[in-house]
Amino acid sequence: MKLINKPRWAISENDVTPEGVYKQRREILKKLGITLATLPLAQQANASIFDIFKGEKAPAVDKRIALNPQKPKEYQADLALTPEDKILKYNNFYEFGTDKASPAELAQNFITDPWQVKVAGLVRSPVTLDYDDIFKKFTLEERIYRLRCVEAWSMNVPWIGFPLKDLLAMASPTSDAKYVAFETLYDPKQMPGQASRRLGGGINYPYVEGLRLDEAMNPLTILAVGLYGKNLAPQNGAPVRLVVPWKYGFKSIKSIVKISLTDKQPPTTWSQLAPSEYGFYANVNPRVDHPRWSQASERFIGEGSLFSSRRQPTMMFNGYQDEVASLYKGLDLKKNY
Ligand SMILES: Nc1nc2c(c(=O)[nH]1)N[C@H]1C(S)=C(S)[C@@H](COP(=O)(O)O)O[C@H]1N2
Ligand SMILES: [Mo]
Repeated sequence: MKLINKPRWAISENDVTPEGVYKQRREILKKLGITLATLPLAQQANASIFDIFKGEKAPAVDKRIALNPQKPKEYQADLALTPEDKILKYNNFYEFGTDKASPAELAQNFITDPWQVKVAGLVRSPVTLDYDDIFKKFTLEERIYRLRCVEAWSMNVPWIGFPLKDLLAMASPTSDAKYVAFETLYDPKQMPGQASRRLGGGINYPYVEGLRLDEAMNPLTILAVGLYGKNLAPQNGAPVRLVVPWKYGFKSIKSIVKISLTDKQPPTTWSQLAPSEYGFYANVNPRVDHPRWSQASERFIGEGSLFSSRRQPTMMFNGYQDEVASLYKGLDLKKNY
């Protein structure tokens, strides 16, 4: 796999500090008696060296539990990880507000257990997974994937999950099935963005997404149930969300309750909202710009202040060309954006 032999620019001096050292550094500063509580508010708000404390600003109770995934070598990509803290606090989850900090705050009490995921439609054996089934019925793997948001920022995330094809196999799609449709929970009582058009960015909920069946069956496509060794926090799409690493992040739908096999291309939230800006395919492509900005490069979210994050070139299919290019042979990727 291409994942192991990363290009030189996939890592820079800014990013080589691994998560462990990041934690150690915080420990050292703590020992020196510099804790967030002792800092004046003005300094806390200042994007300075004290950014290192940002994660401790809203000390939410970490309710996540450790998982014990397999770690297949081919998916332990040698990439500088985005610090856990940033993956937990810089989110897109419009059901909990449109700014990046809102989901971590507003989703804290989101109830993800009990939970049910239903697989239905053009299948021989409809499946219902309960909360425990999500963690117990499949072989969980840790997979380090690049995540590229359509907004031109990116992260490297150590997901825990299982191939979507393992679940689809359980349901046994009929020969008419050509697409897979996904749906997020609809619960305006719990999701303030669903209760208010302003908070929810004008989206018609529930959030829906879709893949062609061959994309859904690709071994890279996973349902994620955790990251950084633990189950997912609500803001990352607990208890189960899709991860399609060669597509823009909005395809990776969160907090899924329904998966339907269909014979027609299903509607997708972002292409319904702005069809000229977001398509069904949404394959990461540095040569096809968004109408309002370039997709040639991206801001990688690594260590340090969000403002100092470095730009790096965006890769075709987000670096997964070897694994997925064959899916799109003969398809005009400019038209099918
Ligand atoms: N239901 C739902 N799923 C969603 C979104 C959302 O707003 N609602 N945002 C998407 C976008 S734009 C991105 S970039 C990723 C972000 O995932 P993360 O917050 O775990 O990094 O989730 C995707 N899945
Ligand atoms: Mo995104």
